[in-house]
Amino acid sequence: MWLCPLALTLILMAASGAACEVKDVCVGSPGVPGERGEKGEAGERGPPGLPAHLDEELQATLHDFRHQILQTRGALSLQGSIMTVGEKVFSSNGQSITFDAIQEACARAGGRIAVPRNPEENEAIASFVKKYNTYAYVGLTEGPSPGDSRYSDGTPVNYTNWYRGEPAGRGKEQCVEMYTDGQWNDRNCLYSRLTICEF
Ligand SMILES: *[C@@H]1O[C@H](CO)[C@@H](O)[C@H](O)[C@H]1NC(C)=O
Ligand SMILES: [Ca+2]
Repeated sequence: MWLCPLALTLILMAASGAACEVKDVCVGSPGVPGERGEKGEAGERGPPGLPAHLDEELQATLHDFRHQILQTRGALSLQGSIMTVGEKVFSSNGQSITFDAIQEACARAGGRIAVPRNPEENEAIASFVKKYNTYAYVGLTEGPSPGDSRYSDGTPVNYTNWYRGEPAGRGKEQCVEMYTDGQWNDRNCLYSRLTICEF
């Protein structure tokens, strides 16, 4: 067996109870680390870049992106998988679940439950309701007082399309379902309704 001389010395010292003399090498536990040094000075400013509209490489990349997005959008629209209205894209997976579950499913997909904010958006959402022939929940719920609907961020609605006589839930129907003709009814949130999200 090989023992390093230092360890051997220490063992011998311990055995004989000898005090550590100045000429011996004494080994203790390491000291605490020193303080972190100061941050260095900032480097010099680099040369200015090209304005975006003159940067050919950037423009080519943007052109590619735009082209690829339009291709994908076209293919999905052809299949009826998405409906585009202005900046919004609506889509459905054809599954019927509760209001809370729809909110979760849409959030997982990176969107929100679809909410019609004008007649065009209502029409787009209604096209999925018709396609799957299943009522859908839309993304508004009853506010503090019965019949007073709110968007999920709490702001009052600026567009409604109630079926005649609705909303009539008097506080007992806090969600809103869409009929196949695109009109709305306030309804209990626990039914299974079509999942339609907006992105
Ligand atoms: C309501 O407001 C939203 C967001 O500002 C807008 O997109 C929508 O078109 C408005 N609806 C109506 C009917 O004016
Ligand atoms: Ca109702």
